[in-house]
Amino acid sequence: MAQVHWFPGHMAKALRLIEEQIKIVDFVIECRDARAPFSTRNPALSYYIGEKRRLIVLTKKDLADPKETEKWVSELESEGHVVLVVDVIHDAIKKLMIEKTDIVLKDKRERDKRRGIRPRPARALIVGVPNVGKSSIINKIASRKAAGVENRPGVTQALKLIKVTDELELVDTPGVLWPKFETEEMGLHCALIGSVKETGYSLEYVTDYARDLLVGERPETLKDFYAIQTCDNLYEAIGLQRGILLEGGHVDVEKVRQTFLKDIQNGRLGRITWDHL
Ligand SMILES: Nc1nc2c(ncn2[C@@H]2O[C@H](COP(=O)(O)OP(=O)(O)O)[C@@H](O)[C@H]2O)c(=O)[nH]1
Ligand SMILES: [Mg+2]
Repeated sequence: MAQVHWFPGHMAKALRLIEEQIKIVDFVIECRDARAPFSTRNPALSYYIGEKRRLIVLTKKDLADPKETEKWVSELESEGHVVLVVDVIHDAIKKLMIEKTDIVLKDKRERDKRRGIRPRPARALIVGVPNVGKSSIINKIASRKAAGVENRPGVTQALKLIKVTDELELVDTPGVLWPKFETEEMGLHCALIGSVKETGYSLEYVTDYARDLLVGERPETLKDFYAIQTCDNLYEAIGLQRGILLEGGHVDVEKVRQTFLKDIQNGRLGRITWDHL
């Protein structure tokens, strides 16, 4: 039984907006979480992008397993994508983004030049599922100096452009995609990285899935982090160690699960990539 739900109604509306936003840009910057590069994509995007180029940005590299990230980059590049891997908070996003833009648009710029088309700033739209860092990227790139948010004639309020450099403009509102859970695992992975609202899945189901995996693969990490002797009866052990108890002294398993999930989402149990190639 699928325990993670998604909402076609919301997505349909979001995708209609993206359709409008994409019309005015030269390329799309698709953000995916490096911990789940497959589960945080939406295949409908390809349809809306059409012939336009795309830059895939894998965000939150600081939370993902570096070896797995390397594999993902090779895979995506072998499919012909231009890929950028970042820690949005700490990396020099603006510089990296401009370098990659040059690569993404190289052919187009050369073609324009041959045809005598006067160069104008490239326009890009940032898209991605919730929580992958879209707004963080926009806020960081739109430095105070460059934050001359313009309103172009014929462009609606939702489609303001931010000038990044003389060569690059960004649509100021990101396009929101909804993840498409083609398998149950994809839904679970989105829950484990915090891309699905808490009401969208059962806490029990998600945490048990993660517990089984982590107890199997990283028992020492769990023991060290929670200062427990054994991973048998994990929730019980965490609850007793942390004093997460109900009145009467029993462990509050629900609360332990919440703590466990937050620890996973925030990377406190190490750098974990959920989607494997
Ligand atoms: N550790 C880490 N956190 C990030 C990174 N990028 C964004 N975040 C955090 O992820 C959360 C969601 O980011 P936000 O920009 O609101 O995502 P959006 O929903 O796609 O717009 C925020 O708490 C950010 O601080 C990153 O590369 N590494
Ligand atoms: Mg946002």
